[in-house]
Amino acid sequence: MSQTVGDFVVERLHAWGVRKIFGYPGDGINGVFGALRRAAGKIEFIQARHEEMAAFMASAYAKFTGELGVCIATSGPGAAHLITGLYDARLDHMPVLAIAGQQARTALGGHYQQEVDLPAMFKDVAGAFVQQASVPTQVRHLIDRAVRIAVGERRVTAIVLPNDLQEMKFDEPPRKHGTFHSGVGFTAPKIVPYEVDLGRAAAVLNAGKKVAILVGAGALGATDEVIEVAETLGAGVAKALLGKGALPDELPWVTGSIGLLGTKPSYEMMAGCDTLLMIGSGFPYSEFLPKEGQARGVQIDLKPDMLSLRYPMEVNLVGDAAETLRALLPKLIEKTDRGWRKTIESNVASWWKTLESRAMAAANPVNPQRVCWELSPCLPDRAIVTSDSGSCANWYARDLKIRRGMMCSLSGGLASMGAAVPYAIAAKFAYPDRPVIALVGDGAMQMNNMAELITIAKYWRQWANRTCVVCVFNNEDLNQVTWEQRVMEGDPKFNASQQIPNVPYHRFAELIGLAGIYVDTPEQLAGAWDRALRADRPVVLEVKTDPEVPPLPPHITLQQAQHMTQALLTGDPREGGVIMGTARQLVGALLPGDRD
Ligand SMILES: Cc1ncc(C[n+]2csc(CCOP(=O)(O)OP(=O)(O)O)c2C)c(N)n1
Ligand SMILES: [Mg+2]
Repeated sequence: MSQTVGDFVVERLHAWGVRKIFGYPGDGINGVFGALRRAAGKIEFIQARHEEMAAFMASAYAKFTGELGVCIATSGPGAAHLITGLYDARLDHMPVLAIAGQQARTALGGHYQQEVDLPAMFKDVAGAFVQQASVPTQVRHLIDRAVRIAVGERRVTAIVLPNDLQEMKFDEPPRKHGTFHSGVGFTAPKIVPYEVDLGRAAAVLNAGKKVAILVGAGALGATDEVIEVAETLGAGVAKALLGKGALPDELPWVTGSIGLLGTKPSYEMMAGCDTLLMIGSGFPYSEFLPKEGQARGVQIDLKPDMLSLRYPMEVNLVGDAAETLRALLPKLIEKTDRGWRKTIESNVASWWKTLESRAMAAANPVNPQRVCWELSPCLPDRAIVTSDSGSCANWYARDLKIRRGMMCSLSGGLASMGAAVPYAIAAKFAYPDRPVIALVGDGAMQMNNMAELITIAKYWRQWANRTCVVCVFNNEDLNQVTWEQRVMEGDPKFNASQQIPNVPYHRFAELIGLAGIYVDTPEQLAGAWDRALRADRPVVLEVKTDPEVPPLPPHITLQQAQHMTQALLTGDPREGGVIMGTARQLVGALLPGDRD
């Protein structure tokens, strides 16, 4: 049989190094699925329950491996389902290629079944490159460009393939006007600023007496370099959410997360520094950075468009984090006055104690902070941890102590619910020998993560390491938003929008062949983590957590506290317990100098 366009697509992706595709089938894309079958294992197809989940998997696969993530879906509804997962990749600068089917070329424009203007639909999320193929000879350069732009520019790209075209005989482009002969291959450049600019950066950093460093996802491959720079400059390092894995939390000068989900020592370091070095981060909340004019700034980022975006930097360096820091290091002068560093270290030490006492505080029935607190010492080496969006992201960000060699991620820029389990599945496919843990709220579980447990049930036997724990925080509430209603809006909890049904997640797991563990007293937690992490199969660890423990930002303002009090006094359904249970943490979170 001669090669079809579908066969060519698969072969070309293979030539580009693609070995895994996440997706869901449909008649609009059957020509490519037939080719995947014919190519017999050259590219592994991983079947999600929903195309959005497949796109999250592609995004997470790119995050965990640094390689291109690929997802595939049928025409119309399948392609539309991809969108949220693709935005997740787009906002976190991940190279992802979406391949979508389309109705036959003869039907297009005919208000045909499942006919959606896919290039228009993908145009924003895959704006770097989106094309619908119209003839076989075009497909070669469409694939080559879509892959090269995705990996070269760290963007999302999309190719739309009408289903009749997928079945056609593939023709190499003829040597003729209006055709071309594209090729496979891309090597990432070494990107380092000019010496003179490194010199300017060093001058700023050497002049500073109180240097604060903020790292993001761009610093994930620069652990040693960040440590050396921080040591030389006597600096502390805060970690944006996506940079959590960049530095181990055991280091006494790592202040942990920053921002709404952040820590007090990060907040204090930014409030007190005279120099800011930002590395590979698009951390969005400027109010957690120094006040304009307070600090001199140096930023390093691969993406020019991310420079001086949140704080006006004096030196804006385009560069790879590790390479740039290595080039910068010989120009840095070791700071002899370690007073600033000592202050940071003592703030960090007392903050860990605060976190411990917060985590161990009694709650009804289980304090959600304690779930993450107790996980830290149980984390196996090389673990990969994912978190969903919701209040558990606060505990993941603050309480969980990451060690060297671990990885962790979540939907950062998009902060979408529903990502933790597909992220965990992608982690398992990226590294089948590593233990994986997903932290998920019950709302996010119900939204779509529950369905992806079925994907885990389908595939877990093929993973060399069977440790895969999905920890569900069952608080029967969309808790993060409940607190936002209280604190940001001053509204009482709106039961109609916030309460969610109680579902026996651990029993659902058992029903589909996974293990289930249920915890409803705090004393059971440590043992439950231990059992879950040693189990011979994936586990759903369901913990009945208290929705009245506030995921408060470290800098909560007096006005927000007043809003909350007002909300509680004007008819919040659980007022009594909330006031008693949280007053102390609330007062402890009020920081001096922020009483607007
Ligand atoms: C797709 C999507 N829809 C809505 C939101 C807004 N949102 C953020 S957190 C949250 C509540 C999550 O509830 P749950 O998963 O139960 O976690 P909890 O906060 O209760 O721990 C909501 C609705 C979002 N981030 N993403
Ligand atoms: Mg919840």
